Amino acid sequence: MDRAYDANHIHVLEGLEAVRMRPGMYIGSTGIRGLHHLLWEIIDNAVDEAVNGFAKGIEVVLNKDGSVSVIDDGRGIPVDNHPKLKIPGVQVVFTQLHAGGKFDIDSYNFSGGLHGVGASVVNALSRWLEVEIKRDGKLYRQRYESVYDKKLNKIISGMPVTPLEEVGGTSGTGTKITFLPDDRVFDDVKFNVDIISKRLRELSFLNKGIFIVLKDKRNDDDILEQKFIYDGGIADFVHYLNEDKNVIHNDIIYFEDQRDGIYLEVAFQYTDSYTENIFSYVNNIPTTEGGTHETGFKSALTKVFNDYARKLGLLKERDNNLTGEDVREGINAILSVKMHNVQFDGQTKTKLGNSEARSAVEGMVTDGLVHLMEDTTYDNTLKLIIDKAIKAAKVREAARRAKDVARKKSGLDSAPLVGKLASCTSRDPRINELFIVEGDSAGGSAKQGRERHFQAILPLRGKPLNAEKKRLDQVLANEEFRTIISALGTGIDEDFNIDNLKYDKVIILSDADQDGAHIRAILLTFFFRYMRELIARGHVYIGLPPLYKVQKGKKIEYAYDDGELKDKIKKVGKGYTIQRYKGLGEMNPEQLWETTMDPERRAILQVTIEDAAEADKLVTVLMGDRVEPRREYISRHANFNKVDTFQEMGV
Ligand code: 0RA
Repeated sequence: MDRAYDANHIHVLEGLEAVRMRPGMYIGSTGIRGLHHLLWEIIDNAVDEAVNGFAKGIEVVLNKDGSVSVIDDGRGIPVDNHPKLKIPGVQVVFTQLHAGGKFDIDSYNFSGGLHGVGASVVNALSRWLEVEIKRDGKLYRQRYESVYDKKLNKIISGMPVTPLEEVGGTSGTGTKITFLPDDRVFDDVKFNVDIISKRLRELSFLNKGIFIVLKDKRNDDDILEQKFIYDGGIADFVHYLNEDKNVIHNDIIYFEDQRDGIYLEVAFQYTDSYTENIFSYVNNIPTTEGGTHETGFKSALTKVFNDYARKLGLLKERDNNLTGEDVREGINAILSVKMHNVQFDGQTKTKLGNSEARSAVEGMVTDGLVHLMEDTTYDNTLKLIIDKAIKAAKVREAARRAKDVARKKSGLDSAPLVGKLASCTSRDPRINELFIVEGDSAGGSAKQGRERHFQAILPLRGKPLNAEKKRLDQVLANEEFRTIISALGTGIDEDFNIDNLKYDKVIILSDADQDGAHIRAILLTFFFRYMRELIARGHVYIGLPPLYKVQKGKKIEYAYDDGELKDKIKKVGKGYTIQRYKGLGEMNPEQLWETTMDPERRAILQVTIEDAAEADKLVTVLMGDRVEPRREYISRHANFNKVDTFQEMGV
C-alpha cells in the first residue's frame, strides 16, 4: 500500500530534491549550526501558534533515538484537502517547498528572514519525520522518510510513506512533529542541549507569557527538564543579562507600542560599566549587525535625553549636546520589532534594511520616553542616567586628549612594528596568521616551529590588563595591547578599519590552566569591546593544544581530551608513558607545530559574537569587581579549557 502511495506523489517532491542537493542554500550549513536550524524552523511555527494566542505551551523533547519532538497545543495543522493539489494541507506543508513557512495564509505570522524556510526543508533533510495532529476530536498521523531508491539510484527526500491516517480519538487540539536529522546530510547529528536551552530561553523572553518546556531524555541516568516562562518578557531579559552587574537604577525601563504595522518592544537598564550593549531582534531573529530599527532607537534616545537634560537644567546653554555614545554608556537594552516583509542586509544578513522601521521606531521610542518623563516615579532613575551621560561626556573629552597623546607617543598611526612580534614574510592578508602566544618560552617554540612564510608570532608576557573596567586611553597605554593593535593594523574603536587588517586569522594560544583561560578571556574581551568587527567577521580563533602526549619509543600520539586519551593509549599499546602538558612551554618547536599550528593537523575554534550576550556576561563575571558571582562561575565551570561559552561556535 505504502509503495503505491509513494509512486503517485514523487512528482511533488522535486522541490525537496533541490534542498537535498544544496542544503547550505536553505539552512546555511551542514554543520552544527545548520543542524539546529532545522529545529528552529519547527519551533518557530509552534511559537507563532502560541504568539497568535492559539497555543498555550510548547514542549521540545530530545528523544533517545536522536530524534527531536516539538509539541504544541495549538489548533493543529489543517488536515483537509488542499483545493488544487487534492492532498491534505499538512502534506502540502511538509512536501511543498515554500508552502510550509507561510501556510498560504499571508497574515498568519511574522516569520521570515533567516528562519521561515519552512517545514518542508526540515522534512527534506531528515531521515524520517512524523507528524501527529489533534483536531476535531480526532488524532491523525503521517510519516515521511528519505529513502534510497535503487532503480533511480538516488535518495528520494521527504517521501510520504503513509497517507494521513486517522489513528484514534482525542479531546484536545495540537501538533506534534518528530524528526531525525539525516546523518547523510549533516557532519554531526547530535543536538546540543545548551544551544537549544539558550534559544528557548531567548524565545520565551521575546514572546512574553509563552510557556516552553525542554526535556532531554537521551540519557536515562540524567534526564533533564527545564521550564521557561517570563511574564515580564524582554524586561526579564534585561534583568537576566544584568544579574551579575552593578546597576545604577533598579527599575527596568520598558514599553511597547505599535505603529504603521510595526510592533515594538523596548527594555533597558543602565549599569556602572562603560560599554553599551544593545541586542536587537526582528521577528525573534537576532539582528547582530543592527539596522534601521537600532538607528531609530538610538536617535530617539539621544534626542529625548538631551532635551530632558536641558529642561532640568543639568545641561546648560553653553554646554555641547551629549553625543549618542555618552547617552548609551552603560546601557543594556533589548529591542524587539515584529513586522512583515522584512529586508535583511549586511555581511551576514543580520542587519534590518527596511527604512520604514527607522521612522516608526524613532517615533515610538520618542513617545515612550517622553511619556516616561511625565511620570514622576521615574524622576530619580532618569536623573541618574543623565548624570552618568554627562560624566561620560566630560571623560570623553579628557580621553580624546589622552588618546591623541598616547597615539603620538606610540606612533600607532605610522610607526613600523616594534618589540616582540616575529612577523611573517608574506604580505598577503588573505593567508597570513597571527598567533598571540602566552609566555616567552612558548613564544620561542612557536617562533622556531612555525611556517614563517605566513605565520607571525606575538608572545605575551604576563597578563595584559583587565579590559573590562578600563577606559580607552588606559587600554591604549598598555604595552601588550599597543603591540597587538599595531600588529593587526586596523586601529581600534571608532578608528577601526577592517580593510587594514594584516591577518586573516588571529589565533589565541594560551595554556590549559586557569591563568591561560584568564588571558584568553581578557583578549576576547578586548576584541569584543574595541574591535568587535574582527570577531563578527570571523577572524578570531582559539588554538587548542593537546592535553596529553602518549609515547612508546618512537611512537607518539597526542590527545586533546580525556576521552581521546583512552583511544590513543589503546593505539600505542602496552609500555607507554603519558605526559600531561601543563603548559605550551613544555612542547618543543616540532611538537607545537605538529599539534597546534600546522593547518593540516591543528584544532582551532572560531569565535563569533552570535552569543555576545553570554560572552559579555562571562567577561563581566570573570573580570568585574564583584567577587561572589565570579567564585560561583569558576566553581561551576571548573574546567576552563572547555571554552564553555564559545564551544558551539564551530571549528
Ligand atoms: C495554519 C492554519 C491553522 C493552523 C496552523 C497553520 C498551524 C501550524 C502549525 C505548525 C506547528 N504547529 C502549528 N499549529 C497550527 C489552522 C486554521 C484553522 O484551524 O482554521
